[in-house]
Amino acid sequence: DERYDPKKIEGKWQAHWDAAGLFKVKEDPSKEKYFLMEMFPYPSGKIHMGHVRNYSIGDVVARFKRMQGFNVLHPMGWDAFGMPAENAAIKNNTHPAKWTYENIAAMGAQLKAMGFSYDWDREIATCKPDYYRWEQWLFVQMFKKGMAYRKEANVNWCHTCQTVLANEQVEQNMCWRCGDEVEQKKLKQWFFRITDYADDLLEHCDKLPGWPEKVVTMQKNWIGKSHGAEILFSVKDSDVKIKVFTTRPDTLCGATFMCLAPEHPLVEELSKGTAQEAVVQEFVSRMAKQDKAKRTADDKEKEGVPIGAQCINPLTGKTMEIYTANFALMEYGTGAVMSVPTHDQRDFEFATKYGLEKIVVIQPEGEALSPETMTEAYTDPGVLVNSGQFDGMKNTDAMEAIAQYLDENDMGKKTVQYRIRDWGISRQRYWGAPIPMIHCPDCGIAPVPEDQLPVILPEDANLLEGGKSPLSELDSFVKTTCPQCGNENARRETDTMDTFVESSWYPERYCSPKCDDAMFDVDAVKYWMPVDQYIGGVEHAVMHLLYSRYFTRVLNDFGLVDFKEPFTRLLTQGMVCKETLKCPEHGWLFPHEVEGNGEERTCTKCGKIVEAGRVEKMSKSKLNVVDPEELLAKYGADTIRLFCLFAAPPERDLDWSEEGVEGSYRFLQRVWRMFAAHMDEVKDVQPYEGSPDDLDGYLKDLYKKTHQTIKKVTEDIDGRFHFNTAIAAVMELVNMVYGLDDDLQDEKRAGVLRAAVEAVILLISPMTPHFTEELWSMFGKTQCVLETPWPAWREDALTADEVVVVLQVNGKLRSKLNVPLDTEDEKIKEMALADEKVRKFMGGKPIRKVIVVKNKLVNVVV
Ligand code: ANZ
Ligand code: ZN
Repeated sequence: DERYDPKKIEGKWQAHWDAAGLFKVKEDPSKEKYFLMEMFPYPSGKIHMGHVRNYSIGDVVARFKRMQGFNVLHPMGWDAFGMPAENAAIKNNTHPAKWTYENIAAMGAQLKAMGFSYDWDREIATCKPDYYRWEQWLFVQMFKKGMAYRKEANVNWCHTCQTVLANEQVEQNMCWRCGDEVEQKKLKQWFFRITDYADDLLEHCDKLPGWPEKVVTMQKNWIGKSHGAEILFSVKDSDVKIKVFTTRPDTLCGATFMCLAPEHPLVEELSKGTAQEAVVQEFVSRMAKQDKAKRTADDKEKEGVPIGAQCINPLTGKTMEIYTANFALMEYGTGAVMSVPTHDQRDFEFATKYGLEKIVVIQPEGEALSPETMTEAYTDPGVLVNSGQFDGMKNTDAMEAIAQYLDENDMGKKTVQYRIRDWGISRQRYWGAPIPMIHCPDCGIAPVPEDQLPVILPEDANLLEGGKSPLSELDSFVKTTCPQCGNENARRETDTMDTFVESSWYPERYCSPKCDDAMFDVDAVKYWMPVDQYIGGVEHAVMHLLYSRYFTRVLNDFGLVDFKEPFTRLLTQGMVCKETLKCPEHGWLFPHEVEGNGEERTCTKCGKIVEAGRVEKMSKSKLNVVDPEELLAKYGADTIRLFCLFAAPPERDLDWSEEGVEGSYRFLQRVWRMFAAHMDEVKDVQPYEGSPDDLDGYLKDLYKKTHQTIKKVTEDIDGRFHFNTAIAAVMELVNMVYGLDDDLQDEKRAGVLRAAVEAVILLISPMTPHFTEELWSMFGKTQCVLETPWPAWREDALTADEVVVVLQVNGKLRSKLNVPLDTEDEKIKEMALADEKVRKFMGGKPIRKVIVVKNKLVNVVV
């Protein structure tokens, strides 16, 4: 017959599915719903292997659940705002909108060519006004409730690019785009009060059993709840008080100096007019230029300067010098640290460097620590010393006791601190959703009235050299009238929203993507949400996944949804990796720039030996990429899908190999040939559906294997996502069909064969949908595989085979037993001796010996 040719098959079936509207779904209360989502892509230009893997995994689950009878919602869309569009637009002298929509068209076509079962009627692009309009609407509601607010904050500022940079966009204190030094600048920014939900988000971390443990842990650490106390220290000769946050109030008597963050307002205030003023100024401006994460890293050398003022330890009354130090962060606690050099390692290093006093206040039981001989801080539990009335107390008890004492004397109180900060969502960027606010010279800030939404991002704006947002200079956008007092000199807010805002509510939007009188149709969301299974990269473990959980809570507070957790189950797939190749002369090489094998590989440009590169995540910078487009042209979609699923379990990294792809292709050809070889025989036959007991020999084994495979594949896919072992099981079944002897004559042969072949098709159909549709239709089936119920297995076909064992007494046949194949000798001996007829013929005489011939006979000699 004809050979397997994906080019003849794939386009045809995609068109067929499309024409039949097979992937379109609507709410249907009579069916159980299943909402499956993969993280939507940024429309960067082309899909990469990471997308292909992510979406292949999702598509298997979608098709599988569909065949199981669920009403499956499987949507796709575009995370379409963001900085790369602006950069590309500047570089190519085009417009971000044009660039974005062209990419969406190109990538959409690629996804369709992969045969993914998306309901394209639900496609969304977050850069469209009909999408961000509702985000603006929610912003206004949040503003009215105080959930969105504006405050001055320190931000990374690139002077050349005239914009705030996210922390991820600052590399070694340089702007990632222009390479200029980044400054810290105070700017008024918009924030979402995510900290109000810190406790709730944290508590529910333990109620996400369908999430990977590591993601839950990352979220907990990001929220970072610490129990401790706030303590007030009086500044000497002044009314000023410094508030510190400490997790160790038990060490208070050991606090010998104070450290303020360089950005702490008291640093400037207290140093002013002292001999330290100039030194402090120099230190503060030097710190402002440093990356905060690096400045406060554990292994960074501690440094600081005295600010020319002192404070008083509230318990001991001793004078403490006040410093400003690099390891103190303004963003955490109160920005002030009471330094206890004996029990905190950073303080220890600082005090040792500057020769500051160390007093031990916690001692391990039965041991005496001395500050002179300590080489590092003692951070374990112990008993209090040098702490007046608290001496002798266990330090864990003293935490409570000292906090209480401070509280009673108005010197402090117990508190809880979170590491998580309010979410700064202002971006001084053009390609984003405008923040719907108006600044009025008379009455301050007012939200854009709801009937004037959306505030449309003007697409006629010309991007400015250097990337400064053109919005603030676009009069047609900025100039407006105050909705509160009518002042005609009001100005629109020109900041746009962080793109993570768009991705925080897109599952809800998928439920009713065309809804034009609300964010979403509440009933549609009630039916579909929460998402049953979400699949995407682990790089989103905190930001996106935490913001989505937060946003769901906001929607819940507004009564728009009746749940708090958007994603019931989460699967984080591993990376797609490939060997890197590097020439000592020419740097990274593409595979086609390398000749030869193994140790002998050389660079085609210079002939030098190529270094055996590490296997790393595919990235354009290292040239270790493969383009799905090329693979598609060479092998077709089904082979690529099969390879991605077979090469590794989803959570693991996948090492790309050309041989692996070849192997997947060969397997499909093998199935094709198997089918062709038996087509005539099984075409007009009903699959055998009877009991395995009515079959013999190889046919019985094949029938059992068929059912065992159905069970294995079903369980491997369902909830476990072990696609690789599922595929391996189908391969075994295929081998068994190949093992069927052409000469075997049996009236049930064709039916059993048909059952096996049908199972092969149905079981791999979620992985290789075009291929299987084609085979299915060759059977004369008019219904698509996707519309066919998932096969069920027969319990009675799972058990091992039984054999008949003859029972003899003194060599004479007396009885028979049905026993499982290969039953052990001891066991079968027992059964024989318990047999009524055997006992009767033994007549109570003593046993001389028992002979067992496996699977055949037992002879009892008396
Ligand atoms: C005194 C002390 C003694 C501390 C001791 C620790 C050990 P976690 O656990 O991460 O919440 N700290 C407080 N605010 C800070 C800031 N803005 N920048 C840098 N460090 C700050 O950390 C809490 C501890 O970090 C606090 O407890 C404080 O040092 C320090 F034996 O206070 B501790
Ligand atoms: Zn006004």
